[in-house]
Amino acid sequence: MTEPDWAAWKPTERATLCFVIQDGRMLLIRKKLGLGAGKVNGPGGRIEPGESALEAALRETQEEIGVTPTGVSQAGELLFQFADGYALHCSVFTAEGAEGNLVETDEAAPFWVQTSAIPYADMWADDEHWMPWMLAKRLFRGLFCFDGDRMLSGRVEPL
Ligand code: 6U4
Repeated sequence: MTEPDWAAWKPTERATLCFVIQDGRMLLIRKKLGLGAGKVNGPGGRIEPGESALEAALRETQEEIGVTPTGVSQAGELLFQFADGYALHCSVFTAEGAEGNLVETDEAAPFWVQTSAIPYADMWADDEHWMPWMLAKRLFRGLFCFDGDRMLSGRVEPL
């Protein structure tokens, strides 16, 4: 698979990820369904027609783990080109807190980790490349090529 021309790249679908980061800890999920089932990630999912990325991030977090993120801001964006042709754009948000009761659902099991002990081995391979940017509050763009869940190439640049 050759690298796409990222300047001309168009996604098949758009999705979101939302990371609540509070008191040196981050709220993660073990995802049970969909793309990346079994992996650790942030809550998130596809943007529905008529929805903004922020609205989708809030809705998906509510649906997956029962809480509403507060103090949300943009952290960066991720462009994923898969070898089978699927192309996914992902808007990444951070939140300063969350309101409501944390629950496990059919979609996800939530848990807190120290930001110094993020379980990268259980996550998508790209995450260790851009999460340090997110934690440092440096707006980023990540460009990654995958074959299934194997990362073929990738880079992170300032947004
Ligand atoms: P809905 O709309 O509920 O079906 P969901 O099933 O959660 O959404 P899905 O399966 O389309 O979403 O997967 C999209 C999610 O997967 C997004 O939240 C981003 C995440 N994702 C996909 N590839 C990723 C990757 N390489 N690294 C990463 N997250 C990735 O950190």
